[in-house]
Amino acid sequence: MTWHILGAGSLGSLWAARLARAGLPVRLLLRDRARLKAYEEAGGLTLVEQGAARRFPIPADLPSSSGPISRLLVACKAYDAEAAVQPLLHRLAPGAELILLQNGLGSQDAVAMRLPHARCILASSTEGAFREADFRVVFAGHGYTWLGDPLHPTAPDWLSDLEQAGIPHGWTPDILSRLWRKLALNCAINPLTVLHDCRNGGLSEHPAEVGVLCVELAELLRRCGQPDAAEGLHEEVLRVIQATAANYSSMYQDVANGRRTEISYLLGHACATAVRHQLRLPHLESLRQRLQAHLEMRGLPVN
Ligand code: NAD
Ligand code: KPL
Repeated sequence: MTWHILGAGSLGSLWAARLARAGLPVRLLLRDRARLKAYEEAGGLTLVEQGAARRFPIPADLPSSSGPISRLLVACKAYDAEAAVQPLLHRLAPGAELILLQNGLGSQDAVAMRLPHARCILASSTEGAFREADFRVVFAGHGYTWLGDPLHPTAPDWLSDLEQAGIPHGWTPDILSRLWRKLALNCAINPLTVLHDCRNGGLSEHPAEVGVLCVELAELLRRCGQPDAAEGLHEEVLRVIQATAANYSSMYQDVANGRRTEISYLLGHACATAVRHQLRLPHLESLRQRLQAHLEMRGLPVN
């Protein structure tokens, strides 16, 4: 069965190249005619791994083309996912499965609401990739991808494709707990790196600020039924700050490069969930307001 990949950016290309390298059928779905033409001129996707580049001439077409889709990897940013899936709805075969690679929470529900008859599998990934140029992606950090379906605990049989492609992964019956935990880590670290203009390690100079955010985030996780995701959160945040001390967080890099952030699906989602649960989290709310003011000052979207 063909792997259709929607979004040939960093993670989408990383998945597409490895699946194609393993001899599995892959097809890219590109945004519009201009991008399809640019892709054809590039002669395929290039993956750079450990300094070595290899090109994969994976076939590509447009979402508006015909032909049924049974398996779709949605690899857009969270803020693009719902709109990107829309033109494909008429192509989804009965029983189609989608794998949603978006970070944070909120976009997955928005996509699933449009697709009551398809299976939506959620993913949470710590792999790292970035675009060196159009259709040229660097595999920057080994990691792991958790997959799961909050509605059906049974693992799909295509996990063997991921095995064959060398994509490190695991199936979990509790993917929401993983996504909430990563969201909390991202909320405790990423906005502060933007506001203090520092690498992750720079946050060791702001222990009180990090600590109080972890207390509020843990309270939120417990209130919304994710006690496991709250367990040891502060300790893990401190560990991640140490382990990634030399790195700039993904949000820091987005802001530094003038790119839209995924704030609405991270800190924004956390604050909106707190409001829904009538939970007052003043430090988290103040962080959201400071981050939004910062984005506005830089001329970037605040959502
Ligand atoms: P990216 O911006 O590199 O790629 C997204 C791609 O989607 C772009 O090529 C864009 O043109 C395409 N796209 C947007 N709208 C589209 C549409 N309507 N039709 C077709 N294509 C469309 O983003 P990314 O870094 O690969 O991130 C994707 C998701 O994965 C994000 O939620 C991100 O947080 C998460 N993530 C990324 C990494 C990483 O290392 N890059 C790691 C973990 C998680
Ligand atoms: O995931 C991250 C990011 O930069 O987005 C880490 C390094 C864990 C910081 O939150």
